[in-house]
Amino acid sequence: MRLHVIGLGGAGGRIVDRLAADHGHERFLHGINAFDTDAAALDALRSVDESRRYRFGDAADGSGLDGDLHAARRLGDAHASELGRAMDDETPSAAEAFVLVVGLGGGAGAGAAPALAEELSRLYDAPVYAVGLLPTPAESAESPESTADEADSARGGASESGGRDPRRPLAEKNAARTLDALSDSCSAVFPFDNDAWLRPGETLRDARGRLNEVVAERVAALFGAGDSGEAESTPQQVLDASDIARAVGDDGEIAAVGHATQAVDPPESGSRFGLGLFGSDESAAVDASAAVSAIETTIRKAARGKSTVEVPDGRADRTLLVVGGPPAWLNRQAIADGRRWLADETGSGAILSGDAPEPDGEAVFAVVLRSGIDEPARIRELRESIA
Ligand SMILES: Nc1nc2c(ncn2[C@@H]2O[C@H](COP(=O)(O)OP(=O)(O)OP(=O)(O)O)[C@@H](O)[C@H]2O)c(=O)[nH]1
Ligand SMILES: [Mg+2]
Repeated sequence: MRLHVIGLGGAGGRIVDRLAADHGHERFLHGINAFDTDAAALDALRSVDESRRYRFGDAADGSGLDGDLHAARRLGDAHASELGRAMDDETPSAAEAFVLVVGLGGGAGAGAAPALAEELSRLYDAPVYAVGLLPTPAESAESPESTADEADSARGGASESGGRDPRRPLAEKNAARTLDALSDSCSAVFPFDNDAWLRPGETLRDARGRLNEVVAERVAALFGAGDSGEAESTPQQVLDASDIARAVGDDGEIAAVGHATQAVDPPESGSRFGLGLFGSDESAAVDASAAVSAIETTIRKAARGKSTVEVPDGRADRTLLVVGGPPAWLNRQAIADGRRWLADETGSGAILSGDAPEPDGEAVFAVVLRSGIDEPARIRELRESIA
């Protein structure tokens, strides 16, 4: 689908930069912007074109807002329509969805995201989704002698890339308030639980390259699926924007994304099976049992592997299954079986599903999107910080 992605604040900017680096030339990435009050943070981006970076809020004097959510909300309200206009030369009216990417514990991004979401909803019919990074407990820990510091000294002090995370005493409260605001202003919210993706002893700063790659990859896998543009490979049910909209609803509910891939032989590169026994039809070149096994494995891993946010008991009211890869590998029977297995696994009455054929793909992949889930533990903790 045609997606317009907007990164807000430091974290949002870095993640859209990663998306631009890894997926910048793919068709689904219809528009991309990075917005921040912090000139240096925008400057540090590498892959988002300079014309797509925009500093707003002169009142911030070119700096970040150091976690001041009140000031950031005021700036966001004052500048939302200006931000909307900064997207105009990328034909936002043609976008089929907007995704705002934002670190929920900060100032600039978290403050501006709800106002921008409202502005985009007012101007366009496409749904506005938010990808929200959840702060780690260490960021707002009472004592500066937190695990981050211990990890630091264990390595012999702060290094260029590593080192302690900036303390953000208000991160959890900011996140709770921003989650509320985004569920009012967005069609759905996709939390990403930073802490759950850290390795023992690792700080967010150490890990952010890897984490941002995961976030960018899942955004691309979900919203870029089915958009390879090869008309000749049109399968029965290519995933489209309305499938995702149906799965996540428009009430600002939380959704979780699981993803898995398995490398496979591209049929063209001649496969282990066949010298064209069945003519030039490439589907003849894939062994059915290999295809069935690849599909089954990726669906299970996408459902049971680490999700963007932990889903209590894996249960969901609505589940969307996307299976993609080279068309010859998309075994219909295996996908149907996987759908049944997933209905059982999630307790969802029916599984929505879509194909994502990638004629030049080198892997089979599955995305499992759950919506209508019980509140994840980390989100409950965050909400309790303002209860
Ligand atoms: N996954 C990920 N999370 C990040 C990254 N940087 C920061 N975060 C998280 O996002 C939150 C907000 O940080 P920033 O995005 O730097 O904040 P900001 O929007 O620039 O706000 P101010 O600088 O306070 O004006 C932090 O509390 C972290 O939890 C990153 O690169 N990747
Ligand atoms: Mg900042």
